[in-house]
Amino acid sequence: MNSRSFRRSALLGAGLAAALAVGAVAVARSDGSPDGAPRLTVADPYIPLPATPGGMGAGYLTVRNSGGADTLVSVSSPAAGSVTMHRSTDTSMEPVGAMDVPAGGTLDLSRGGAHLMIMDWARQPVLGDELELDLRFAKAGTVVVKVPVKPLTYRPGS
Ligand SMILES: [Cu+2]
Repeated sequence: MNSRSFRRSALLGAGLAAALAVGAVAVARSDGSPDGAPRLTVADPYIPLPATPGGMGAGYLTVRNSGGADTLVSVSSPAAGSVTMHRSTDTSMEPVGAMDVPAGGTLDLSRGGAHLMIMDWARQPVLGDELELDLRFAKAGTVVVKVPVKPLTYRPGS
């Protein structure tokens, strides 16, 4: 990496509004201005233990937005080499490049619907792990969420 690109990425990193929360909820910073800045919280994140040890996993969570519209543009994790956004169709699923977070609404990633696909684990996940997911939003910046690994059949609220 040359010094020019390093400077650019360092500036980018400094500009990202990152919030770190240990537990179930992360809050994205917002200036609360009336210009429609998104105000995001992440609820009920979990990763079911992969059916095949160390195999492909899924990630589920709900993004709640009490502000203006935003877009989830990418997700990554230090715990895995690949995190992609998928939507489910009637018969299958397909990757998507971005997901809308409506103004005053929610983006719901849940079983049978939109979800995250996680591959290339740094190490095989086990029950009780808390794995970091870094959610990158177009406006709100990066939201860092600690996501518990739950039993394969877990559902939020159970
Ligand atoms: Cu998928």
